[in-house]
Amino acid sequence: MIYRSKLLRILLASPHSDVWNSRKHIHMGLAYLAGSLRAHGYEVEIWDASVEADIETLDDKLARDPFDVVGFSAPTPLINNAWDEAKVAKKHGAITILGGPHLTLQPHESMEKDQVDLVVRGEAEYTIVELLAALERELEIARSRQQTDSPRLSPLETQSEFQPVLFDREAGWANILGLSWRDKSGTIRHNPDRPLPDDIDAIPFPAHDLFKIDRYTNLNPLTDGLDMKARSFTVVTSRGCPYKCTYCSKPITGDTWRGRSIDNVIAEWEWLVKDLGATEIGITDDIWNLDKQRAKDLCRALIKAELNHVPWVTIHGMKVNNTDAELFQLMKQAGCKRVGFGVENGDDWMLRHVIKKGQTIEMVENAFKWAKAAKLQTMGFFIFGMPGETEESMEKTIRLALKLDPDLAHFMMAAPFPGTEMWETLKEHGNVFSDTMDWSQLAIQDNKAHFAFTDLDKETVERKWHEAHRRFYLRPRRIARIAIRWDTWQRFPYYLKTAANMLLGLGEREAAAA
Ligand code: B12
Ligand code: SF4
Repeated sequence: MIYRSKLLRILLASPHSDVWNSRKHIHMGLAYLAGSLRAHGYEVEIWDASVEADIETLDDKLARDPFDVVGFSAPTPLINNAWDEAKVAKKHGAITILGGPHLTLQPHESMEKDQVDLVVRGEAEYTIVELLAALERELEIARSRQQTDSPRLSPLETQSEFQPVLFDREAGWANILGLSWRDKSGTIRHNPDRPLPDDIDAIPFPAHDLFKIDRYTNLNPLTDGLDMKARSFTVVTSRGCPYKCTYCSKPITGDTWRGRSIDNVIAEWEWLVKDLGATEIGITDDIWNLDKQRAKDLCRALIKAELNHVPWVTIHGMKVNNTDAELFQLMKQAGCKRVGFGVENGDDWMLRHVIKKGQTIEMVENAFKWAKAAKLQTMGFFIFGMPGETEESMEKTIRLALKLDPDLAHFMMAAPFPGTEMWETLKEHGNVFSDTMDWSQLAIQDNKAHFAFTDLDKETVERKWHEAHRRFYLRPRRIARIAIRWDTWQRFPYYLKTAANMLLGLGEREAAAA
């Protein structure tokens, strides 16, 4: 059923972020929602604080250009910012909706905030459209009762600005799966979860064209030859991951995996390259190579469609399992420039019993060997300070990083998120949860260890983390390699600041040294 509205204007927003984040990527969750809304006739815009706030604040934007509905997306560390910005939207008379990973984990907490009218849990392309239809019905009901013919949302604005909107059951709110709302008595209602859609091809393409793409950065800290000013878009070729790494927060997709058809991915890729002028593309799936044959087929299709002249990267890495030499050769021919792998730890026992990564060091070494043989740039992600970690296992991680010698090593300290096995372990045995802790402290890439665990204190984790940067990046061969790169000199002040923090522990962390 197609719902059409000439009335409702919707702004989808990513809130201001205080967490470490050197890259500015377009927000695919908002892009997908905007694509669906647009396909159903709604007028929608995207506002991403990371690229807009320094030009115009949300407050100023809404004062100049009011919206009926403002939806915010929030991962756990950004939830405080989402609450703050929901107050701003409410001040300007908008209905506020919150969605995204943290809301799926803890919907009730946000529903208890007066500035939050609705919370959406899980994947939301269908929920948001049903929700707006309910809002239109609600307006009809309110208007008929108040006998007003105002075209805007005024019937719902009769309550004061920081009171939550109470919705009329008659408008059908109780039937919308995945929605949390308040009924007329003020009772918070959590409707049943919405099953994840099986057919991702049926979801309209993300609204890539709504982003001010020139304000975003390239997709990762640079390695040789990638354009610093690239027009960088991202593509989600599949959703979910069936692995169960103990630190990984997967509130939206759980342990499922759903791949798009190759034709559908190629059609979007073609749009990006031919119409939107993409000069860099990032695959941002959790695990795009779960089905190795499909991964190879995608590479072959990119070659066939002559899309392989635009470089692409696997932003968050790919799984070392499900790879072989042929896959990397095909990726290279298909235009892939750089590939990342979640290595996490250099100790097989840690990988197997603590991280439960479903991979061995031998698999890691093979994947790096094959990727390098295909002349792909490589990137490795390593985690320090998981529960059960020892100084010895962290030493093994540093040694493995040195041995693998990726173009870029990304060392992180473990961050617990609710819903993960690590969170449960720490709740039982660790000391992360102080009375003063708030969600923003759970950011992943901070330069502070988040917790001590049994005999392992925070200082040891932080010392080994700094040591990893020094031993990896201050090798003469590595320094020489960085020094001869043209982009190093273009971005010298930035690198200096980053190095001061990561190598010496001074100041704020900005990015992994490239
Ligand atoms: C790409 C990515 C990034 C990119 C881009 C981030 C961005 N702004 O989208 C970068 C590298 C910048 C990034 C940074 C961070 N990320 Co990140 N990221 C991802 C990744 C790998 C994919 C996200 C994606 O594109 N998903 C596909 C889209 C379609 O799904 P979606 O975004 O979830 O959106 C759907 C629903 O959530 C919902 N929805 C989302 N927003 C809204 C809003 C409204 C109003 C509604 C109604 C619904 C709704 O509807 C969408 C469509 O179905 C996920 C892992 C994952 N699979 O989710 C991690 C993930 C989201 N990131 C995570 C984290 C922690 C971060 C950081 C906080 C890291 C840090 N520095 O500490 C920062 C936060 C930066 C920021 N400003 O948001 C965690 C969040 C965990 C949690 N419990 O919150 C995840 C789940 C990774 C993990 N497994 O731990 N990230
Ligand atoms: S870390 Fe990667 S492989 Fe592990 S569960 Fe998360 S997405 Fe899957």
